[in-house]
Amino acid sequence: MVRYGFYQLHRALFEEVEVRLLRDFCLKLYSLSAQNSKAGFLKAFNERAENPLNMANLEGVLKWFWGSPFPGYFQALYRDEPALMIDFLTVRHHAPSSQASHVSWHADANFGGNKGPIMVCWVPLDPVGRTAPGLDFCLPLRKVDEDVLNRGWAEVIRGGENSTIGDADLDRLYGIGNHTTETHVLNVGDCYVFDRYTVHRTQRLQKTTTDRYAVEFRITSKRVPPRLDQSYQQMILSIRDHARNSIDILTGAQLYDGA
Ligand SMILES: O=C(O)CCC(=O)C(=O)O
Ligand SMILES: [Fe+2]
Repeated sequence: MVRYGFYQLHRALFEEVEVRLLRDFCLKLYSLSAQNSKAGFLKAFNERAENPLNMANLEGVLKWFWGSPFPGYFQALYRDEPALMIDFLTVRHHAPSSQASHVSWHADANFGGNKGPIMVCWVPLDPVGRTAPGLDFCLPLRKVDEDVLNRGWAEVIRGGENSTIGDADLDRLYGIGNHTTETHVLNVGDCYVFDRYTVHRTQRLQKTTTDRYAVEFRITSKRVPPRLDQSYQQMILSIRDHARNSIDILTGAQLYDGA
């Protein structure tokens, strides 16, 4: 997997019905969420006993995910068995002409931690790049100093979930003049796949006039899931069990080794 780049997939969603399933999922999560720009699957998952209907709807998305191309990409790029991080399965909405929900430069290692692989699948459900924001990527132009970068990221990650980085940090991590910004127009059905160290932000557009929903699937290793801190004792993963041909959910103690 490239640590600082991204893959752009065209027509990864082939059917209108797949887009509709994911859009319903977004709206469902928003209806359960107090926040208006970002909503997570975890809350719905934790409240499934109180509202089994939520889960019926959301399980459809898990089933879809395991039949999608994403688990196969993870296998190919990381040479490892995929597990979907339920805790970090989120949807995001940017309303026209609002900047409030925009996210500045960061890498998803910020909240995913720096142990164990994480592959991010960023799936927009509206066209992005012209009237609604896609993603800007920050890419190194030449070889980077891995030591500087690793030290830099360790520091950023300590800053926690909401710490984003500024242009000065980009210079510090990659070297002055050693990075560039890349942005693409995506149609519905296209998406990005990238590593947790790939630096990105919400695309800066002068003006946004259309809604944009996106789903973020984050995949880790079933064998070596990230060991986060104590607060993540309950980390929940969805895995595909080939032997039983079922989709299982692992929680808690199996994943946290106290290290
Ligand atoms: O969808 C966006 O605009 C950026 C979201 C993002 O990068 C994140 O949630 O990690
Ligand atoms: Fe991100």
